[in-house]
Amino acid sequence: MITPNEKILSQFAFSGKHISTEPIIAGHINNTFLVTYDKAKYTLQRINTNVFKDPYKLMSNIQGITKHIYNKMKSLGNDPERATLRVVETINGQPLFKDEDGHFWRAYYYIDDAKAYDIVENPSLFYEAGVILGKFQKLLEDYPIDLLHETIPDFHNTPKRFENFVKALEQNASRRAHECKEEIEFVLSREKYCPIIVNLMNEGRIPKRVTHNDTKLNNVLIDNKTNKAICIVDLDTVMPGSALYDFGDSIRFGASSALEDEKDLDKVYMVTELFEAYADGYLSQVKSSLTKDEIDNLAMSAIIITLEIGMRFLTDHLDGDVYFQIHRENHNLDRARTQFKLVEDMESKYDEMVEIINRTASKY
Ligand code: GN1
Ligand code: MG
Repeated sequence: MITPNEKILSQFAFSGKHISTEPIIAGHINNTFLVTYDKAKYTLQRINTNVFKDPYKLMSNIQGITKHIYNKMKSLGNDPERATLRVVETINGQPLFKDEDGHFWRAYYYIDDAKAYDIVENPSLFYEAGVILGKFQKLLEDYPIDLLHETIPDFHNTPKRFENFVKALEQNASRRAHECKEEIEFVLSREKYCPIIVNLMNEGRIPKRVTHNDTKLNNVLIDNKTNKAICIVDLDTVMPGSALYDFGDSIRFGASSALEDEKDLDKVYMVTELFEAYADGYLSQVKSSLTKDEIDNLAMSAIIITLEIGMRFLTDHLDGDVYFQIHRENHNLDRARTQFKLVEDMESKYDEMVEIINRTASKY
């Protein structure tokens, strides 16, 4: 891992005396550090430009939406500094610093006394995560969608993800395809799920909204004292998209009984109480903004995105681990397996999930 040196730190408008720089193992894409100064703490990240090809467009999205949320929260009388990430510019007033090796760095004020969970057992915490996604979508409802750049084209184009999977399978760059026949079969037999959301969007039946696109639970900060969710972080993939992918991705990760890379698949299933708690929190905020077609597809969205992410992990395993960072052998395959186990479990619980959504939606 490339750690930020003095020269990099000195480029940012950090205040006080530097005390420490510690890596934070978070996410599979960027490299993240907690940088402590005697006057404040910051999050410093090296942007993975293999994934985010245009870091300036990325930062333009982030600056736009964080300022929007900040101003709105302030006018609503909330503490805006804990309600959104805030960019720390460089000493030259830029949102990014490009180092001598061509790496891009960016910084945020660190939000202290709050935690991002990889797993929850307590439905009320997960309810809070649902509330904050609902609030996030509502706060951005009036954000001019045309200002947003598509940081990763076709990010949640599930049929395209399927095509990419088939290509990776044909190329078999890693020569691993023979070791994961069952997983490959799993994906191929579920192609029917892939076009559902994209078709609804293309037919104009569900609207394009400002969406987060990576709403997993560990991108939600929960206040240590109040146990309330305060904000959603990791804004790299905020783009025009469907609210369904955001709801579904939250369920994929947070309503799971186990971590995303659990090896013991007997431990992996969707916890119905968690699903219900999240749906309740989310719908309490957005029920009135969602269309009927959106509400009718919330349960299905969890299956679709879980299949999509599983497919992406398996694609990367077949490609030879070129996209997601891995920390052990077959890590992407383990991740793909947990996703497929969740898909199977959700399929068996689908009718109950639909019933929960209908019951919950009728409350609001
Ligand atoms: C990646 O940045 P990070 O690690 O939170 C990925 C998401 C996946 C997620 C799976 C830009 O998110 O799409 O859902 O891993 N982000 C990108 O955990 O590809
Ligand atoms: Mg991300």
